[in-house]
Amino acid sequence: MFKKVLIANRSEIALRIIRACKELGVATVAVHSEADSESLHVRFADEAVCIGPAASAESYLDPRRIIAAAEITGADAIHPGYGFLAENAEFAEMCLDSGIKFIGPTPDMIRQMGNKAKAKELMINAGVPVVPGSEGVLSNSDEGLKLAEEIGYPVILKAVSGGGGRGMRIVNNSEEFEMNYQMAQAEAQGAFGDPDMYLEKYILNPRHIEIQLMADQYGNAVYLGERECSIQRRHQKLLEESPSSVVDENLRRKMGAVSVEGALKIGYEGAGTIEFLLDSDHNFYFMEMNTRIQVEHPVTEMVSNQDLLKDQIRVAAGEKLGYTQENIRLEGHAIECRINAEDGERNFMPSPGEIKSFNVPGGPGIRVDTHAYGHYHIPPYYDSLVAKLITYGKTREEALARMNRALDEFIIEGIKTTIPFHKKLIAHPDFISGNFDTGFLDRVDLTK
Ligand code: MV4
Repeated sequence: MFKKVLIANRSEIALRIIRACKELGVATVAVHSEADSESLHVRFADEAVCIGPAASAESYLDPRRIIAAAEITGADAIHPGYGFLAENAEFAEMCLDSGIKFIGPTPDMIRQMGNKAKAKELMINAGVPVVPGSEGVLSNSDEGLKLAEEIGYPVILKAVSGGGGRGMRIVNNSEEFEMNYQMAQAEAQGAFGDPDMYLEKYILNPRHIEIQLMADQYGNAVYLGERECSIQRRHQKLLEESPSSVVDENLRRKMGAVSVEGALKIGYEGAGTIEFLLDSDHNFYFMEMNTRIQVEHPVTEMVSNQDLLKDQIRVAAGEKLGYTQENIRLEGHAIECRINAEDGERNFMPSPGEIKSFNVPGGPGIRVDTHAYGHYHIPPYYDSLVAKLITYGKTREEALARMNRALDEFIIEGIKTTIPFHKKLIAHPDFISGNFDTGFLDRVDLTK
């Protein structure tokens, strides 16, 4: 096992990693910007290093500062959390070159999955179903147009270096193909410095279902069920749950089995997630693979009774997984609401500032992952997640009832949060009945 892990992140996920390390008997090093001196991850880690000013580019996103902090403190591993450097292949490479274990898959794996056309090719070869479309990158718009005519409209153009909804364009007919292709390319070049595009059949109103994987370095891998992530706004997830009300045991076994086979075929190691689109006929298609621990991992922890962070750290240290698929029993239902410092009534405008009072809900079936506390100042420089409120129940109904009362108990004064939004969301008849897809929040107006 590692002796000392440096956490290259902030906020609730930094705390979550520290908690896992403490339970494993591993020492921890926090890094923080000048804006985060009062953050809880600094307090709870065994050591802390200030790595620079508030701007992420000069602190949490600067590989050299992070590696230097690890070398100075003698950390033998770095956990990147999510966001920041978590899926940066160059950073993972720098860790490797410095003799520090990057807690995640190899730099090559991260690089390949970062190229969405390459990722798709790998998955096709590993027997994972994908959306019909181009075989890799389009050479030019004519090739795309020809393929679109064959597949049939609508189609979607995606940036090879995109992901998470950036650099995409839906094309409804041949007349608008050329213009959309040019605009998508220009956008991709500007955002990612890479104009390469690929094309897919556009699936109308899909669900976003993802499979959680855990793999060790010895060819053992398991899936830990799915997460339903269709409740999102502008590609920002707001609520996740497990299981999904549209995934039955048969579909779960199928999606899980192809995901595990896919991961084993490509030699994946660590925690990973395969994102699928699920159409209205329950066909599923590979979309992207995330090579990090994700924000919404707690709902999987609740229903699988596994500690994903500890497992991720253990397998990174070279331990065997220690359990098989047969040992995994998925039980009950978990829901996570992302409590952001945003004004749900004002277009989710950021609302940083001092939290005047903070009361965390409790009682049966409640978990709160947060770095916030009374009189904590939410800095304006980073993402707006204040807390993850996770509820667990024997059934979805019980988890929802607990979420409803937990949202009432959660008092955050001084800033605007998404708590009022979530109260309305979980009261919506279509949410309650499970009748929703990725277009749900575009169609309903919950601000009323
Ligand atoms: C799609 C799609 C429909 N058809 N691809 C959005 C995020 C990026 N990872 C891919 N995305 C989509 N790809 C095909 N072929 C619809 C989306 C999509 C979406 C996917 C997941 C969650 C929310 C979404 C919202 C709008 C569009």
